Amino acid sequence: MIHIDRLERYWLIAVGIVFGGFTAALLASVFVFGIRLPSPVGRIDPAKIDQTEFATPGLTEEFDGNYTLRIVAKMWSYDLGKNVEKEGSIPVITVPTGSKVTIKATSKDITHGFYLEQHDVNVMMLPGQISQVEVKFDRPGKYHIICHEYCGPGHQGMIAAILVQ
Ligand SMILES: [Cu+2]
Repeated sequence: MIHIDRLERYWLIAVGIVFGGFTAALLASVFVFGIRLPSPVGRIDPAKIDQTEFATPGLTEEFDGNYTLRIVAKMWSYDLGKNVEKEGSIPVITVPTGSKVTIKATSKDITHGFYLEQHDVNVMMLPGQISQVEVKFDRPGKYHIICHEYCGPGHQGMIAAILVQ
């Protein structure tokens, strides 16, 4: 039998408890709370973006209360479609309270970010990659979309908003 010092044994037990706790939290987040990491759902040629579903970005109602919002990021703005309202230079998309929106996002040029205020949305927008995330808008309010990947001199002005009412 190997001799393990008393203090060493305590540390081994402590490490076991911490490791077990982390493993339990990880498994619970996946199987109990259904948390999934945002993953790319497709690839496109960023040079031929006009021949893809992103040729006409913006909000489309798929069926009752279910929408798809296609967003194209470029230096240094978010393209939310032609008919979008603007507040100054900030495009604002309006959705009814309670709607479920599938956001599909990509970039035309370089890496941008997509962070949605007060919602569990934080994805990267990469040229050639389609990022997808589903959001349920239960609370009325105005939520800003902010670029969180430094993308050049106009980065701080890369803002859009979703108005839920
Ligand atoms: Cu940026």
